[in-house]
Amino acid sequence: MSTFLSFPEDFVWGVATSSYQIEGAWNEDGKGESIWDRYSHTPGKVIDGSTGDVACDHYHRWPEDIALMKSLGLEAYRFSLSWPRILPEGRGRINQAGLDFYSRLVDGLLAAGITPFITLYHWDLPQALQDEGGWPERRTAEAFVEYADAASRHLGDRVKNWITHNEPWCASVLSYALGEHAPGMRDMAAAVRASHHLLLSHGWAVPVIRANSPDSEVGITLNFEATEPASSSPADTRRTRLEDGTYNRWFVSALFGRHYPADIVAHYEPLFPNGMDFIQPADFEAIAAPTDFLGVNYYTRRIVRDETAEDNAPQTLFPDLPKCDMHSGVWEPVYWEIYPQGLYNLLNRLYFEYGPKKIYITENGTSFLTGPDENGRIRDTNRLNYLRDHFAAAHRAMQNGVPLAGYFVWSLMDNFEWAKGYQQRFGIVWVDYDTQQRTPKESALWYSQVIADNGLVPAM
Ligand code: IFM
Repeated sequence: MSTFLSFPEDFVWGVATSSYQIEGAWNEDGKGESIWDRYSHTPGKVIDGSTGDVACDHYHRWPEDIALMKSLGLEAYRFSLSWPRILPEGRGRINQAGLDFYSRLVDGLLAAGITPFITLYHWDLPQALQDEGGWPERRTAEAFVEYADAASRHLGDRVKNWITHNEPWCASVLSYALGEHAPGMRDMAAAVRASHHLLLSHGWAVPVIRANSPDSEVGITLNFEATEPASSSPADTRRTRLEDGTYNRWFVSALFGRHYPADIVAHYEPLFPNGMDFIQPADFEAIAAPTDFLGVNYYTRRIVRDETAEDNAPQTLFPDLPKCDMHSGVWEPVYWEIYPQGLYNLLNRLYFEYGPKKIYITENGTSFLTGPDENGRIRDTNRLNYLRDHFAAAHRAMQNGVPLAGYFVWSLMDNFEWAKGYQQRFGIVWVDYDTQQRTPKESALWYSQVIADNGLVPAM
């Protein structure tokens, strides 16, 4: 018989969403245009031609969504603010209606006994700032601080958990080098500059948020992939180290006071024939501003093979794992493997190598398209199993001393999955986009029980 896995009494169970993925109301009440409005309105960018214009219509349906969260017993809700809703031009003029919307949302959450966790930047940069060059430019980092100041001044009396950025790798490399996310550029040097300014803006914003909301906790969320070599060949091993460096180490290393990793600086240097002069001496101290927690987003692993190498060994080290419906790449999909052990490994690595004071899993979840059966029930056993096995992996890491304080399932409800439009479904709640009806899936009902029991029975 399996043992019941109980979690600490103060463990926080929540769900996560982001503004562009659920709000809709893209041009209402004085909101400015974001890079995602511009990008999704450009034909050929989003796989199904869809946009976030309406999305889950959360902007109008937030009371219903809060009631839904309450009915599931959720303790915390991680959501992001839309920067151009608050500062339509990115800096300067404040749109009071935008702040008021979030103020009402926060009050509604608190009245329902749900703790708000705010993410300031989940990718919807004001288009006006992109028109000036966007994240590759240092002044975008300066504008971010102005935005962080406005948001925390207005909401900081009630919101005590702040996340500056969500997944700076995506906001830099995926957006400025791989062209898959807004603004859709393909320029690696611009992406490296963007990554630096994202981190810098985080570091500059931390003391501002603390000053506006003195007893709050502030952190940043990074996305990590478990990178593992396809074979034991030196080429695959080298390549894996490189991918781990650009994807994982670049960000976490600078944030924890170790500057950028020397091997990755050497890798990027040829992109900058005149030197990496966008990095100024005081920047590293700013980036390493002490934080209260590290937010970890984890979904899958990446098997790395160096296709170009001659000493590449054919054997594979790892058997194939089951996959979900989500994939990397828009047009040439690589499906995501389900690998709970990777979460266990990652939590240990992060804690024992970098020593964050505490960790939240700010996103973990999976996309399966399972829809309603003839009785209207959504039997997403695949998602339930995914969550169960990842919760158990997190629990095991906690037994080693990893200070995991909470877990946010991605996502509360099906939503706009960026360049994949509405063709992915990460929600524990089903959204019928024609009627905007929300229906909790079996995984949501199961999760609700996990929260009530503050623990779970793992798989046999
Ligand atoms: O939907 C995204 C989210 O916006 C950021 N993290 C990964 C999720 C699933 O792809």
